[in-house]
Amino acid sequence: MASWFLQRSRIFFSTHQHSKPFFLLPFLNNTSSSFSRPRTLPHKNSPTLFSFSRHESTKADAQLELEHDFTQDHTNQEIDFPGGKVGFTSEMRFISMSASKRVPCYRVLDDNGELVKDSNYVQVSKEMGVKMYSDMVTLQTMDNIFHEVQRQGRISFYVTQMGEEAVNIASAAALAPDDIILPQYREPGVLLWRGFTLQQFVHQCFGNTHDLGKGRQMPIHYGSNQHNYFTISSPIATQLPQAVGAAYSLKMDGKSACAVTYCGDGGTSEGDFHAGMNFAAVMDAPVIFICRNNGWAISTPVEEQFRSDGVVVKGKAYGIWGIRVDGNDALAVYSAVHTAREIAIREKRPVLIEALTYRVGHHSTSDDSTKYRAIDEIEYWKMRRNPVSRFKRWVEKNGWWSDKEELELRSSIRKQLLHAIEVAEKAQKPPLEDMFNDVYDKLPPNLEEQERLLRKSIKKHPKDYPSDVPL
Ligand SMILES: Cc1ncc(C[n+]2csc(CCOP(=O)(O)OP(=O)(O)O)c2C)c(N)n1
Repeated sequence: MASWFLQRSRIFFSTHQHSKPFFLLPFLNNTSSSFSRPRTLPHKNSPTLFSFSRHESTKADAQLELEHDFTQDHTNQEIDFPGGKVGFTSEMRFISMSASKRVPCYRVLDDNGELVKDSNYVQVSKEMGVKMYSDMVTLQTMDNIFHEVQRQGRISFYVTQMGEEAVNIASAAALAPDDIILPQYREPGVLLWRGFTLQQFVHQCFGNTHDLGKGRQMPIHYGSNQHNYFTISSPIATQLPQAVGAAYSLKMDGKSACAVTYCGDGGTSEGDFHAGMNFAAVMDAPVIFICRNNGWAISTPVEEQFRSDGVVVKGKAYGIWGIRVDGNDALAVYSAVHTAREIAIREKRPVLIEALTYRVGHHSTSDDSTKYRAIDEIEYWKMRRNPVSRFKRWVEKNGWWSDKEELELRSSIRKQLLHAIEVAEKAQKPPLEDMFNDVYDKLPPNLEEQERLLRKSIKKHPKDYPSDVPL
């Protein structure tokens, strides 16, 4: 038993000794802002292990510590509890539910696209900067056109990324093609960055025979083996523990790559978020969790989602490195993800990134967000805090971009998309049998029965079924 205790303590200390990688110090040095109260002398009726003196004040406010550095409290006495040595304190003090100051948000570009003085960031080349900006514009254009196409009834559903273009594109830019992506659903920019064509996006939304998913999914549920991008599944946060498994397999195979998974602030309330984070920490899995904290989970505002200081602080509870970043600052997102990738791969550890941003569009085409939030709020984020125009200003200041290039790009993307839509609309729908195949080598009797019943029902009520699906 004693040797088990010792072993656990060693594990505890070896994982904590190296908890500040040298390359992170400039980013993370300012996190220990806690003040320490003058320490009270031990009471003469000092508490024993499981009791305290009845004469001590037990008033709740005296025991609620606003912000306290418990590492300063060690007496000489330390005990090997399971998990490592713990010092004792004679004061009964509850850990505060929040720090007096919120975790600061890392940014590099101000709202005008100017570099913030003394900012610490990873430089991007002209080629990279121009591709980042072009892909943000492409995503914006795609969203505008698809949204209209859905409104015209030509596709059944769509979600836009408006306001979150920087998180999409800059995070993708900081990764390598071998990194495995497990998205939520508001991250098609990552797939765009990796070379999924506009035609492929359109085919998926039209669910035609060229769609890689063979029309089995709702629009926007993209996926591509070729691009290491797992197919989106609608149940929120299921991708998070799966990403840890993928990351662990990369580690086992000795690959120099990580898994990267995305979720929204709403996703953090799912059990899968917590299971995934803990699983990642204890398995030392090279996975980056990117939470797009965009203020809303459909109609639920973040104020009703959690009482913690957002999402980043949850990483600490699980023993995971974390950073809060301005999700509307492409350069900050790029730098944070780039550095997180180094930690994940070199140190074989998970990292949590909370990207503060705002969902400018409706949740989806099934939503009208003006029913639950002020139009002024939306306009403010759309105009004043727009991530695309902010990055554009920086790219222009570098002399990398002109009005002529802007016009040409926007018109070319629009033309390409309209053409892709024409092509996709004319393409055949996948045959009915594709609803049942590809899961089992040989169709099991229950699915055979379902197919038989479906065909019977189509024959009986042909008007209730789409006429363009080959039977
Ligand atoms: C397990 C589960 N519960 C509920 C839903 C319904 N649902 C779809 S999207 C959504 C909101 C998610 O919000 P968030 O994670 O913040 O992402 P955002 O849409 O803001 O990008 C909900 C509740 C779902 N798809 N899956």
